[in-house]
Amino acid sequence: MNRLSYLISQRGSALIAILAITGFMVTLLVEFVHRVYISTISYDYWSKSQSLSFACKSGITLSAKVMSETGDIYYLSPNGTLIMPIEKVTDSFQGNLLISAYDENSRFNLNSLVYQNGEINLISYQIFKRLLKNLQINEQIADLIVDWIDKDNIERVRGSEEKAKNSYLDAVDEIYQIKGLEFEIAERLHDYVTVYGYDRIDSTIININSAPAAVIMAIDDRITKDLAERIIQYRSLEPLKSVSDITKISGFEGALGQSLIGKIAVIVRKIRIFSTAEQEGVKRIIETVVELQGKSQIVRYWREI
Ligand SMILES: [Ca+2]
Repeated sequence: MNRLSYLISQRGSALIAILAITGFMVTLLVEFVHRVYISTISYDYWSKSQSLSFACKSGITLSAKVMSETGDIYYLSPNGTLIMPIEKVTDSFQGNLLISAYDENSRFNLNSLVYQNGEINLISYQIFKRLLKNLQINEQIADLIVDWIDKDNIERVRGSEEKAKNSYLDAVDEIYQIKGLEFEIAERLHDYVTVYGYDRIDSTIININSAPAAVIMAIDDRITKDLAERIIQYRSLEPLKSVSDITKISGFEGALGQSLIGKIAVIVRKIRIFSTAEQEGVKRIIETVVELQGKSQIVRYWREI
């Protein structure tokens, strides 16, 4: 190797070394900038999320307070659902807040299928089978759910006791875990069922002021679609103020109306509230079930998404 090529190779190595160091530094720098950027985004996201969470909670507190101070609530709206945007829930919150709510007891109580002594409630079982029929769902689903809840391990449907809970449902979303109950069926059923009994865990009572036609028709096999529509029509003008008001509705003046008196309610007790806050593309939802007891409220369920 001559001197020239030696120098070139020396300079070359030095240059390569310099390039390598620079490259390493650039990598470090890029990583550093990236980390700072990410943590700024995370902080920003976290801080927004905290503010949204607070707005959601304020929305729940506000709506539950208003509901319990209103006195007897016959329904949240004639169709059973309340949807209400709230402006300026707190001074600092600039985003959107939406409250939606429905009466849990406008739906069929799955826990009513089994009495607290473990026996099946045949009246409730028949109501549920009629509801399934009205929703065009296989009636055998009733047996799957009975087995899931009842304490014994005697199968009503093959395999239905396998890993069954053998106890009351605590949340309606538990229907997605029931063996043999397909997801698509559970989805359809979800909007028509509750796990909160009106006065007891196994109560079959349904609030006639907010129940949909499919649920009203299920209460008694003599209630046709036309008769259910008459109830909906009546309450759209004015809610029933007492259970005996059912006998004022055409078609319910006689034995049918009388027989419904112990099976229905007209006052809202358990409300599911969704509070959705959104700001600059970030969203937060709080879902809760609140029981109104006079002027106070008891939280039965709470989930933050
Ligand atoms: Ca069982």
